[in-house]
Amino acid sequence: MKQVGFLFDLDGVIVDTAKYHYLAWKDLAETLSIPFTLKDNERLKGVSRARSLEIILELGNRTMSEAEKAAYCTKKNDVYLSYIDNLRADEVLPGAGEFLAAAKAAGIPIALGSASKNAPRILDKLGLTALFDAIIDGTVVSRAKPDPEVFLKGAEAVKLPAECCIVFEDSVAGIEAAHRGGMKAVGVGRKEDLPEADAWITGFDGLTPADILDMLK
Ligand code: B16
Ligand code: MG
Repeated sequence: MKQVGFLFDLDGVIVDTAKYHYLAWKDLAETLSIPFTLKDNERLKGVSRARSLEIILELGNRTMSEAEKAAYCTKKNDVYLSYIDNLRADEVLPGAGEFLAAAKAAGIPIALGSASKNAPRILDKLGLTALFDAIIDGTVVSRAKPDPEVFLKGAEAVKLPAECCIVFEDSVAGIEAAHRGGMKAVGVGRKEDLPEADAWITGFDGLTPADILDMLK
């Protein structure tokens, strides 16, 4: 088998933390008297914390100083972490843990490529940290997806050329980031939502690493 590396997004691929981001942003939006719905929350997926707040302020036609924004981001994160601290290992998306373990057993290098600054804490709570050879998260990346930085750093960390890496992503911006980095992208979701992906899966349940390589042939 040709040497490949797997690069995984976190939220929406390994675990559904979007619901906790939603609850924490909703709490903040209420404090600011800005209406914020589950549909609005879709716009925050894969987007950085700072940009997420800006989107919410746009929804409410509001502005605030950079210092206020920083304070509200911290406030939101404190609420978010109160949910993350109660995250259970069984909240890993179906089959994702088994798929990661099978990839590891097959000798496939694995890296995380997430916008979240809380990614290491989340992987720890899920008991998945040991399966990753590298963790590239919001603390080491300066340019958000669709910039390829997060995945290029992932490829570098697992010492593989970009063209040998396969990205697993649930967001349009993430699929674009993979392609801009010269990597193949497996869309975790529906073809109509992620039309640019090279293959699509609805989740990892019942899938093996070899199945993925077959899909991309
Ligand atoms: P944090 P991903 C992203 O994770 C989330 O999808 C996005 O909603 C969130 O704002 C972002 O992480 C930053 O998260 O506030 O924890 O640093 O999809 O890139 O794994
Ligand atoms: Mg995601």
